[in-house]
Amino acid sequence: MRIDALPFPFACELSKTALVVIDMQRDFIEPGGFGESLGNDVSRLSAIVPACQRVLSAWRNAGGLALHTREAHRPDLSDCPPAKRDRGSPALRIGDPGPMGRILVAGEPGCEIIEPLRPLAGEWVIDKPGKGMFHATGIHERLGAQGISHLVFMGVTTEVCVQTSMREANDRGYDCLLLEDCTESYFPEYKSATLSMIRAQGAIVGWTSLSEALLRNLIGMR
Ligand code: C5J
Repeated sequence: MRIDALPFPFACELSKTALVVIDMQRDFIEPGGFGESLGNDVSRLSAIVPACQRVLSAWRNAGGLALHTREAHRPDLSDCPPAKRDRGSPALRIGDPGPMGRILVAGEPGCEIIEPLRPLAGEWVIDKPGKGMFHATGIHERLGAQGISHLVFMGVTTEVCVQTSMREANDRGYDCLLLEDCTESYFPEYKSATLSMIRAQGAIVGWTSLSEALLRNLIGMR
């Protein structure tokens, strides 16, 4: 595939590329969840769901590997450093009872991936205790075992878990593409700055493109 992207076309082979869907969890995206309880406008995030669905569906039809991450901690919070839980003394902390169960705790309703993007049996679901997908997950070894060298990213939020995961991936030698209309932030200026940072200096972190550019390549692949 040769995908129209910035700062120049992104070349990859489907068999060596994974689609990574970052943290499309109910607590970040749905009204009545943790994200909204913090005063965020979650409609910004839910607006990308149809574009994400189109890409995920086309990717599956083409036979590509898809993986989904969740920002999720063990119920005993043994994988949540106090620095993460306590910083800024927030009113609601990780592990506290929230509107959709204990906040960012595996197995709680708010921690689940939203229904329209529900993983299929056989797709990888990675619970990550950090912002980045490589921290304490073993994912690099699993991707290596599958011969994956390229990653296509969607998900939320652009400047936190998506950007952190892309930077971690870039340092581990993956070529990374972020789909601009399939990622979002509660803060539009942070999304825009992140897209610029990623593709600056000749793709210093990676590439960005519209999902349409990927879909054009996927149509008719299988
Ligand atoms: C993610 C966050 N998923 N913003 N988490 O970006 O804390």
